Amino acid sequence: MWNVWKIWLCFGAVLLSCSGYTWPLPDQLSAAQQRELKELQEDVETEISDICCNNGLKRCCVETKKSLAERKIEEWKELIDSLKELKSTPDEEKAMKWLEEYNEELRQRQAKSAEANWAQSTNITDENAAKVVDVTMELTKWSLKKMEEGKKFDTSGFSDDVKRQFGMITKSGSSSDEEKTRKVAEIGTELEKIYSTSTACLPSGTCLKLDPDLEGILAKSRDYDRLTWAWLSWRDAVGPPMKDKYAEWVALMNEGAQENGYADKGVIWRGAYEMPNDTLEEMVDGVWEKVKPLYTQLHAYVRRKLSETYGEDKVLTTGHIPAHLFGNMWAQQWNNIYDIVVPFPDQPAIDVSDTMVEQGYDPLRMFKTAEAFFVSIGLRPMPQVFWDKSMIVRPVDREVVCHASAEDFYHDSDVRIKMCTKVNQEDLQTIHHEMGHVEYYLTYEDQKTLYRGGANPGFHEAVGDTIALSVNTPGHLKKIGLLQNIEGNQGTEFQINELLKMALSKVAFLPFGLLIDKWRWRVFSGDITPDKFNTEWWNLRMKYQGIKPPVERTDEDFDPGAKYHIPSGTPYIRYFFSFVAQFQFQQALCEEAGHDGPLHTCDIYQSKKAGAKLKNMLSMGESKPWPEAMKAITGQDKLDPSAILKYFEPLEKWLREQNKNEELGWE
Ligand code: KAF
Ligand code: ZN
Repeated sequence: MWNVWKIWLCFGAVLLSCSGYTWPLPDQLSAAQQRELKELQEDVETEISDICCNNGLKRCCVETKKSLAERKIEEWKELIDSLKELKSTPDEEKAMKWLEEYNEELRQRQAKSAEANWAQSTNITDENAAKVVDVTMELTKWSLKKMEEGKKFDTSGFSDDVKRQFGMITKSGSSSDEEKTRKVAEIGTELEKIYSTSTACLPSGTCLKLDPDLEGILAKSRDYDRLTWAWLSWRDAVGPPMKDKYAEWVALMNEGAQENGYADKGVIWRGAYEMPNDTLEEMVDGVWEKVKPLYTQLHAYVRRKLSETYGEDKVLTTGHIPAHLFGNMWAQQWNNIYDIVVPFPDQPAIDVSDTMVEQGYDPLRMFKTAEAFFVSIGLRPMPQVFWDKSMIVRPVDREVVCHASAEDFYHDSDVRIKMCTKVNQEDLQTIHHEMGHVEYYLTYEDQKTLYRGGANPGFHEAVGDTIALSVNTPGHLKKIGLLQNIEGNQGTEFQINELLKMALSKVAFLPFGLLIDKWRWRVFSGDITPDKFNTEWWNLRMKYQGIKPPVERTDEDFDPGAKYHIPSGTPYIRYFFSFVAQFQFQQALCEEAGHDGPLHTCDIYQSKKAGAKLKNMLSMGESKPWPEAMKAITGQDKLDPSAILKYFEPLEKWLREQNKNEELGWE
């Protein structure tokens, strides 16, 4: 059989490896024949893409693939004849038909659910919240009903693909008790409302919102007491009203999980990564151990600088650092204190926020700038509906969820972003992040509804960030006119500045990205009980990030609630995965683009080859376990910190030298 394929592999091998064209499936094939044919097609595609990539051949275009496939359709007839022996059982025929209907109905229901969520998050009202709850109930009830139907199929003899779909359908974490399911949805909308509408009021009576007011203070103020006020007021505003509801929410979610045979909700969350025997935590712990030495160096260096800025009485040069001095409400990324920690202040500036303002950038122009990059590597422009329906600034006349998101509406390329954009470099980065989600949506839109997702949630988070690694290089910022006073190749001092700025975003984030779900996994498992929510939260913050609360905290407080993903119930380990994987992706794409020089100077702008490689992976959606998607783009099938370590190698060396007299760490 393979011989038949080999022949025409020789014909058109390198021409075929592009995504965006679906093989024509001849009619009147039995399910088993279709399956066999599909598997062969996939083998050929993999083979071809290997050849194409290894030889650095460029001519991968959808049209060529299409015309070739059409010419070859005659040969397929032979092939199909040879498949005649294979008869699929009536059972499998039935199952495939059932799946087809399932996928279509799921698509329609997800479309409806997306609309309800959008209405609420862009206009928070009780009425819109009630609609979200109703739609969630409908979707849950339907999914549970279909799960029971699905379980009746004996899938043991079916193809891997059919099994995969049934596997997805027959997993649920929802309770069949409608009241419980309703309560879960209701608490979810209440918590999100508290987060999105709370304010901190000054004695004068003026009340400040998180975005942009309190976040702005954390980013810009260098007044210790003012920072303490903003940090504390936000936590006092949201934490206590959330605490009991959150505990009830956890208990209800666990009941749903347990009803379905899982130990707790954390098992279900981790299940998204399809790790054998629930080994996700082990895997991420292993990765963390490898990047921790780099984080420790950064921590010691920043601690010294903060101590010099705020005084030894405020920041000791040993131990934990107060959490409110990092330029960020959660101390999750430290890029806003670049001015405090800049290694070589006399080198040309690399932050472009001021220039963006001077050049009259507005949110729309920022979005167009991001779009242009994606298009330059051969990904899709944003469709008209995106520009018509997205929300890119905070509206003045209503309450909204300002935390950025990207939404797929499951029909006619209806995709949107919701964001309260401010004109600065950080938000330019966030736009790329969100647009990465949108490009993923657009690239897998022809997949079955069940497969319209990331290879795992971390992949979805990594797409736009990978692109932003190129965008934020001084080389690229110069190309688009945002950096002017730099000439060609810069010296070591400039490079150290550049790498340190990036490390403040990427390396500083890692322990934060890890600990959020370490806390939640233990909350779900019952290891952390409500009376210890806050204490254990701070134990993790101290242990992993090496930071401490600026004022004493108690278990009456609920500081986890001050971070969006806790009240919104969004899993967080995806970002840890992403922050490691995006460097693997970048390394692979830069190689594809023919970049030479250190990884941190790579800009894949206009590289159609790099774009094709990325697109090929994105087009797989969730159809295969993530290691296969990882392999398609990087050639390896693991989450591997060596790329991020390589990227920062020159900085780590420099930091070690700077810190040689420091007492590293904080235990
Ligand atoms: C990432 C990158 C840079 C900085 C920081 C991060 C981590 C994280 C944070 O703490 O800010 N970033 C975000 O939360 C960005 C928002 C989002 O794009 O990840 C958004 C979060 C969200 C919002 C509403 C419901 C669920 C999740 N995620 C998406 O819009 C999304 C998620 C999966 C698939 C497609 C879109
Ligand atoms: Zn995201």
